[in-house]
Amino acid sequence: MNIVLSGIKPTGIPTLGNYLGALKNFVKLQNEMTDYEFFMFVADMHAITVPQDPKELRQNIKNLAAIYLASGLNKERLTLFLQSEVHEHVALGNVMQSITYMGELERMTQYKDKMAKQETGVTSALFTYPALMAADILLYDAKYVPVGEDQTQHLELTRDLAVRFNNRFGETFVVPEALVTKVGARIMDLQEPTKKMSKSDDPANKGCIYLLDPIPVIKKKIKSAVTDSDTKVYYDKENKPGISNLMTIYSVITGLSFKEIEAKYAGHGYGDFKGDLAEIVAREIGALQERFNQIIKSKELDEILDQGREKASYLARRKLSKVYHKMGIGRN
Ligand code: AQP
Repeated sequence: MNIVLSGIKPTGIPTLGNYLGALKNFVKLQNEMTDYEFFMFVADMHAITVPQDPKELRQNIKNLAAIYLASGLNKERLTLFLQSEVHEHVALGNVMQSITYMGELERMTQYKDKMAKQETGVTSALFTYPALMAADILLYDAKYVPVGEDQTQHLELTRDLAVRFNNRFGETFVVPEALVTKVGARIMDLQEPTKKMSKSDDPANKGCIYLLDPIPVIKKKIKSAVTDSDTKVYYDKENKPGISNLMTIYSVITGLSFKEIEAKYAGHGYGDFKGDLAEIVAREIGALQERFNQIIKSKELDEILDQGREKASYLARRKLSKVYHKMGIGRN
């Protein structure tokens, strides 16, 4: 089976960044890669690498599962599951830790960034997170892993670990490849356009668009996005990070290139551009929210997650016993 796999952490309500950099791209890839099965999971074991409120976490898990479906993924070629319900992820994560060097984990920039931000202490789970991520991917012999550019370093480590294991114990894992989203790979905070938009940010942050924000709130956030004192709409990431970020959002949703957007708004000010963008985003997210509201109330969500767990568990069990056998773990 040819598999494309990806996971998202339920660390908050997914943002417009998660949608444009990940979810929308998954849908596009699924439409293009018709020979591939898509394995998508809610990475709840990754979420607990930073402190979570149990009640909120449970709700975020359910919301994220429904958002995957509401994004437009085709259920026929989708295996959707919770990472915590397939216990082999953690077991293989442990195996991966046994072949990962401290120095490799210390070099991970995401860990370094999070460590710098953390106030209440860095957990060992946050440190070993990339070993679990490697397990998530290698368990299913996933061939392609669509990731935002911030995850490419973790994927490189996954590849190294797959090769290392295969060299030590014999051919066991497929070495996966990253499918990095080009435009939309990094949507920035609307108030602080040099900082990535993140779902674990303060929910009151006006620079972050959460996918379940009321539509009028979304429009307001776009219209009050920080720009610059110039008035011309053109792409210049260095000198005009705010407007360039808004153009990226515009481009990913409409499919227009930066040049086409520049031509469309030649002679117009930022007001017209932001007003149009607010409508474009509202339409896209409004449609997603309509689907979400139907799914979250239906029994189908649980049924899909049950089926996903069964299918993923079957493959994961087989792979893990192969790994244990090759390593000499257990009795067989
Ligand atoms: N701002 C972003 N722009 C584009 N893509 C983004 N992604 C995240 N933020 C942006 C992509 O969404 C997926 C989510 O993966 P994740 O939840 O496992 O990790 P993350 O990258 O750490 O996402 P967040 O929202 O920033 O979560 P927190 O706040 O918990 O750290 C990935 O494909 C990611 O590239």
